[in-house]
Amino acid sequence: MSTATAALLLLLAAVPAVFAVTFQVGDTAGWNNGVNYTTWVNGKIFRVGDTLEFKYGPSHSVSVVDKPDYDNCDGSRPTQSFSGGRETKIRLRSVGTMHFLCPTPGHCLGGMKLAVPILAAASPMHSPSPSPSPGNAENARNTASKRVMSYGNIVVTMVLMYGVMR
Ligand SMILES: *[C@@H]1O[C@H](CO)[C@@H](O)[C@H](O)[C@H]1NC(C)=O
Ligand SMILES: [Cu+2]
Repeated sequence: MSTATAALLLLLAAVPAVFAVTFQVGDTAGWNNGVNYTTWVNGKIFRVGDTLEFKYGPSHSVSVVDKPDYDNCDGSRPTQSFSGGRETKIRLRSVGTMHFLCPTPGHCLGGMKLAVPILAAASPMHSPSPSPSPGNAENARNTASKRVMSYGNIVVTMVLMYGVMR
């Protein structure tokens, strides 16, 4: 395989990673009581291919629910649920809004509910220029820096792979 071919293959393999972001739900507070997840979502751009990482203690769980159950804090019929773990990673797979709540009694009513609007994956050929509201400039910056970091990862990967192949 020529170096040029190898580089092209690597680039193709790396493209999906360029715009993928892992969001830690609630930032350092994690998935917990006392966090306003509506505020946390505000100003962030979520896309297909991104990942939500829930970090939580044993008193909490993560349930994926539909919108009516989200609205009513009804965790009795989740479409998916995760518990016991110290963290749960959920890949965002389709456009739309995903709804989450903590099924521990009282926790959803206390605010442990999360609605995430998911946009289509960014096209690598048409770089996205998200325009978050000015009040959430800091969130936007965090997201932007993570996207820039994944470019860095790709460069490192390509350099390493090149070294292995030659
Ligand atoms: C969370 O913040 C939003 C505004 O970002 C507000 O409308 C809502 O009432 C807050 N929720 C709680 C439980 O305080
Ligand atoms: Cu909880």
